[in-house]
Amino acid sequence: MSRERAVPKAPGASRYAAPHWRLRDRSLALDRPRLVGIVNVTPDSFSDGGRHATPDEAVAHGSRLLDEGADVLDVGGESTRPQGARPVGAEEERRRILPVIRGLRALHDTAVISVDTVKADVAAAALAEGADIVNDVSGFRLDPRMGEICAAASAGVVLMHSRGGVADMATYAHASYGSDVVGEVVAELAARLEAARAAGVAEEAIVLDPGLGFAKRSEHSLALLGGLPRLTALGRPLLVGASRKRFIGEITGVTEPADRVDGTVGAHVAALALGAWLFRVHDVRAHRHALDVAWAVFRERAS
Ligand code: HH2
Repeated sequence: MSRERAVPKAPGASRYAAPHWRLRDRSLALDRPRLVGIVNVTPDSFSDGGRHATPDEAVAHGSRLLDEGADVLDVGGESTRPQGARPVGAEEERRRILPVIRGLRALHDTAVISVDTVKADVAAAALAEGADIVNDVSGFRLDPRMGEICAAASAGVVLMHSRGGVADMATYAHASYGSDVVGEVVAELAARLEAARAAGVAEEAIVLDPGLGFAKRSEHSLALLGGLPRLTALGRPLLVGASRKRFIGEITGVTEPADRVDGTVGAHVAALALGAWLFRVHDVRAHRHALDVAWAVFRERAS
C-alpha cells in the first residue's frame, strides 16, 4: 500500500492527500488534527491582549500550551484586532517576539515554532532565531520580499486569505462579495499560492487558510467553513482559525471572547469533518480532547 493511502484522510479531504507539511529541515505529519497554539505578545489583541506582556510570561504560556498538546506555537507581535488595529513598526515587532522565540527554542529544542507576521524583515529575524514557519495573514500581499525570505530558509508557510492592510483587514471595510464568497476566496487564495510558488517556495511547504473573520462578516465565515471541501481542491492542506472570533460570539450570544471556547470547539470539529488538518487556537486543552475524540470517530468510520 502506498504511504499516501496508509494515512487516514480527513473526511471531506478526498481531493488530495497531504501526509506531511515540510518545515525547513523537518516535517510535520498531517495524520491527525494538528493544533497551532497562539502566543500573542501584543498589548492589544482582541481576546488576550496584554496577558503575556513580558518575554518570560509569553515563554511560560507557550510551554503550558505544549504541555496541553499543542503541535505548533504561533508567536505574534502585531494585532489585527477587528476594532481597527494599530500597525507596529518592524523594530518594535522584533523587540516583542524575538526574546520569546529565543526563549522557547532554548527550552524546547524540538518544538515547532511559527511567527505570525506580514513583514519580511521580521520573518527573517524570527527564522534566524529558529522559527520553522511563517504565518502571513496577508498571504504574501503586503511585503514583496516575503516569498524570497521564506524560500531561502525553506520555511513552512501559511498563506491566509485577507483583503486590505493590517489596520483594516479584520474589519468589514473590504467585506463585499457577490453571490459566491467561497468561489472568490478560492480564486484569491489560488493567486497567493501562485505568488508563493513563483517566489520559489516549495509546494509541500505551503498550507492555506480561508482567514475566518478577515474582511468577512459572520455569514461569509460560515459559508467558508461549510465550503472547506471546495478549498481542498487547491491541493494544499487547510488551517482554520475560528478561535474566539466575532462570528462565534454572534451565534452563541457570548460577548466575552475568552468565554467563546465551547462555540470555537464546535466550529473546529465541523472544520475537521469538512477537510481541515490544522487549527489555530487559544484554548489548546479543550481542542486536544475534542478533536482527538472526533478524529477517532471519523477514522473508525473510514476504516
Ligand atoms: N487569526 C488571527 C491572527 N492570525 N493567522 C492565521 N493563519 N489564521 C487566523 O485565522 C488568524 C491568524 C487573529 O486572532 P488573534 O491572534 O487572536 O488576534 P489579534 O490579531 O487581535 O492578535
